[in-house]
Formats: sequence, structure tokens, C-alpha cells
Amino acid sequence: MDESFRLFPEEASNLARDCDHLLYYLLGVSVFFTLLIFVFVVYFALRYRRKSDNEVPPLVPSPLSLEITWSVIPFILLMIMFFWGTSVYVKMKKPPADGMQINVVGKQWMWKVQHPNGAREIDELHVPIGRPIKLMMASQDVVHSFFIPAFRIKQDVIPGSFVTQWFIATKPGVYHLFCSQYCGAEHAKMIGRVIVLRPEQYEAWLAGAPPDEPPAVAGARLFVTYGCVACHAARAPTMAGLYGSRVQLDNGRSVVADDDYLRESIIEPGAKVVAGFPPIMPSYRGQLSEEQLIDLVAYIKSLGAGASTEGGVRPLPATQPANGFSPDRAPNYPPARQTPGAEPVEVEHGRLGGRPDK
Ligand code: HEC
Ligand SMILES: [Cu+2]
Repeated sequence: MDESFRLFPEEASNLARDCDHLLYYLLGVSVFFTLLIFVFVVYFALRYRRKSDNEVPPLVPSPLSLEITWSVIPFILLMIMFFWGTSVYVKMKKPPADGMQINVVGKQWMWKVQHPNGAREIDELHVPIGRPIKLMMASQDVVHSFFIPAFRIKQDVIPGSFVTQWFIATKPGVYHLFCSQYCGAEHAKMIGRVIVLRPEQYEAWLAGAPPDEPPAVAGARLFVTYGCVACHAARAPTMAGLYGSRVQLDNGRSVVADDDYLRESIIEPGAKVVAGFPPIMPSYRGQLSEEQLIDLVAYIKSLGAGASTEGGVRPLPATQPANGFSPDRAPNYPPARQTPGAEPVEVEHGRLGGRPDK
């Protein structure tokens, strides 16, 4: 097709074709019925127009078979839309477990991206083809929306929670990245590029990017500088094995410790209090940037997942070693690469060191 004119963006992800086929169906049904109705409107207007001033039309009872037909057929067509749409939606919203996690933080007016080894980029996203990529996204300020038309993904990024999106890029190339929610004066400049590479090209790109700390290593450091370790080594629950486990709360309920639970535990510790512990943890609202929250969560994740995601209850604190914190767990992660001669990237040291005042 002529590159300068296309009705649809390229199909460059595993989700694109499903999304397009559904759209063709919706378009097909809409166009068919629009034309059908239009044609009949014109035809009936001519055929049954009033021919003389005192003409009284005969009363025509509508046949039952016709009533049933025009109820049942649209019903079936709409149910196909519903079930097909749901299945595509569910597929789009359920990342496979083996995905490679890339962190994305939206802020006025840029997309900040961090790769698993720590490499960062702004308004650009390099990804390898053929590998499930899970984006863990957060907003530092207002609602943004992460939109890659060629992948058919568009996900609102809402302040105050993590959102995820996944895809497998299928076609090397350079694609548009937009923010598709009006987010302030320079919203229109919140655009970028997605660069889809072959796996070996991606590795080469990573190797050439300025080195930086992987999120879990940065998180381990934050755990110390923000004083978390002071409590969580003794008076508070251990972080080891927490991720993915089922946490017993003091109100008798239980929750699975996923990304959002960890986030909430740090920002609003009072919302869900772990059974058997006093609610003494201070809130870190406003003290940690989204990136630091992602780092802390990555660190807690690196301390090991719970025995089982469903129903796996961690043993009560008394039966655990008091010290859940072990800084030497973090280096399990690939250490930040040191490219000889390259300047290490600034890791926002300005924000560190602020201990909670409570
Ligand atoms: C003043 C002591 C104290 C400090 C400082 C503290 N916490 Fe806590 N934290 C607690 C206590 C006590 C609990 C259990 C009661 C609750 O849920 O509020 C807890 C619960 C948690 C939980 C939920 C744990 C679970 O088992 O479900 C997480 C996650 C957590 N803290 C992370 C952090 C992080 C990250 C920091 C540092 C940024 C931190 N805490 C700082 C005392 C503290
Ligand atoms: Cu935006």
C-alpha cells in the first residue's frame, strides 16, 4: 500500500490484528445497516408518498415473522460483538507471566522509561520483537494516556495507582508514541517514538545505553535511606516472601500482596493494616516519586515471591526470622553495567536522604 496514505496504522503487535478484525466487523455491521435503513427510507418515501390530499392509508398489521426476524438477527449480531469484544479485551488486559517488565512514568510532559537492567530513556521506547513486554506504568501528576497506534494499545495512566499494559512487538520499525489525554499546556509535545528491534539489536542497544542501577538495587538503597529498614528489620513484618503471598489483615480479611497492595501500604499504611502489628507506619505520601515507589516495589519483589499466589498465607511474624531485610539479596539482580568511560547517569540523588519526620 502507498505509505503516504493509509486508513489504518501498521499492525505491529500481537494485539493489532485481533483489534482490527473486531473493528472491521463493527464497521461492516454499521455500514450494512446504515445503508439498509437509508435505502428503505428513500424507497418508502417514494413508494408510499401521499398521492392525493384526501388519501387515507390502509391499516397494515405487521407480520409476526418480520417482527421476530428484525429482533433476532440484530440480537445475534450484537451478542457476537459483545463476546468477541470481551475476549479481545481480556486478552489485551492479561499480561503473560513471563513478560519482561519495563517501567514507564508519565509526567508533564514526558514519558520516562526504565528497562530491567536500569537503562533509562525519555520519550523513546526500545523493545525487542517476539518477546512479551509488560509495561508497569504510573503518573507523577495528572492523567496521561499511553498510546501506540501501531500496537493498538492505549492505556490511561492514572495518578495514585500502577497500571499495566502488555504487548508483543511483531515488526521491526519506528512507530509513534502519543499521550492521548489532554494533560496541560504542552500536552501536544508529549510524543515520542517506539523503536522495535530484533533481539540482538536490542541487546546491543542496551549495552550501549548509559548504565544505571536496576530498579531493585535502587529500591534496596531507598529501603535504607528512607528508614524502612529500621522498622522492617524488627518491629514490622518482613518483606521476604511477601510479594504474591496472601496477607492477613487486622479486619479479618486478607489480600494478595500485588504491586498495588505494596504501593498502597507505603502511601497509605492505614488503609490495610497487617494482622498482629500496630498501625505505626508513617505515610510516605508526597515523599517518594513514582519512580522511587516502583523501585521499592521491585526491591520487595526481588526478596522472593510468596509460596503460592492463591491462598498461600505467610507464617505469622513470630515464627519468622526477625530480620526480613538483607541488603545482599538485591545484588541477585544483574548489577548495573559499567561502560568504561561513560558517565554514570544521575539517579536523582537530590531526592534521597529525606527521612520521614514522623
Ligand atoms: C515506624 C515503623 C515503620 C517504618 C519507618 C516503615 N514501616 Fe512499613 N510497616 C510498619 C508496620 C508496623 C507495618 C504493619 C502494619 C501495617 O500494615 O500498617 C508495616 C507494613 C508495611 C507493608 C505491608 C507489609 C505486609 O506484610 O503486608 C509494606 C509493604 C511496608 N510496610 C513497606 C514499607 C516501606 C517501603 C517503608 C519505607 C519507605 C516502610 N514500610 C517504613 C512499620 C514501618
Ligand atoms: Cu500527557
